[in-house]
Amino acid sequence: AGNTDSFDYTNYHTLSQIYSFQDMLVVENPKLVSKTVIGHSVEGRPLNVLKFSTGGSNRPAIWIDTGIHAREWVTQASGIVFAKKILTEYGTDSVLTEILNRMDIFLEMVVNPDGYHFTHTNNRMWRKNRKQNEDSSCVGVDLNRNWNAGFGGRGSSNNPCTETYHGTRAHSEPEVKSIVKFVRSHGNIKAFISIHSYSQMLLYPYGYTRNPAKDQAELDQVAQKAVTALASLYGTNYRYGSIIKTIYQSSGGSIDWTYKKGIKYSYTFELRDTGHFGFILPANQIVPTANETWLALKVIMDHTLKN
Ligand code: ING
Ligand code: ZN
Repeated sequence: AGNTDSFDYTNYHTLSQIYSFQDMLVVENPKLVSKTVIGHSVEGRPLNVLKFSTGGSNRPAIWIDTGIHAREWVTQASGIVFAKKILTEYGTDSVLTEILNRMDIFLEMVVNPDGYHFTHTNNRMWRKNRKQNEDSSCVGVDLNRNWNAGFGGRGSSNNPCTETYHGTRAHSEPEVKSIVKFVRSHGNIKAFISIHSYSQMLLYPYGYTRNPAKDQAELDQVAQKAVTALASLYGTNYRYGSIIKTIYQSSGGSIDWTYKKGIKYSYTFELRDTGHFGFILPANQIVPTANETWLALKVIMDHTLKN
């Protein structure tokens, strides 16, 4: 209950608290933000996307998602901070104001709500969704191996009992299919940014092949600018580069698919830290992590606007 000014940004929240936060934000700022339900999870939970817009119709847009992996709690928590920041910075921060005057921002804070709920109730280290796999007693599909880009290749698994199980076919999972349908029907998304933790990296395609993306030089330059902005706040050091060369080979990932669909500015962040706390990042690092990441996001969004 309450309002988004008194919301506790310095702690982790349950799924229902995050859903209430989204509704409060919409009630408080109906001219700037609205909520769309793009689909439902395996267990029937709504897949909520916040749309930040100052008008127009089908403006060029930025997509940001957090929480595709359940246990990466600092990402969903950062999504909350980003949402609040967009509203406080519109009209006060010149870069964000310019962006929102000409583009829309879509934010899906909890791509994997069933998994996120499960990390609160059963297993803090759960990663996948909660699909009951056929012919297996093991649960879950890795939602970042389920996309139609090198689907089923190296860096994913056909074993339902592993953390990187790719599912029965590309886009088999409703949490993925809903985004695929949204991206296709929107048709004007210019940047697609998917946020994970941890490792402190800013990654661009590809993950499934060592062939460089055709825009590699530009993606690399923008990444360099973005990590420099990020480090300017607290000195947090990020590495950057293609997924396969910087972190590991990985097939069926979201940004490989969006890049192949023509969304040039497709990026993945791996937020704090580098492994000391890993997925169990202390809550007092939520706001600093979100603040520094926001500076990098604005560099990418600003570049997208101007190109
Ligand atoms: N890392 C990502 C993963 O899904 C990644 C790395 C990013 C793979 C983008 C493919 C595409 O394995 C985490 N921490 O989940
Ligand atoms: Zn992840």
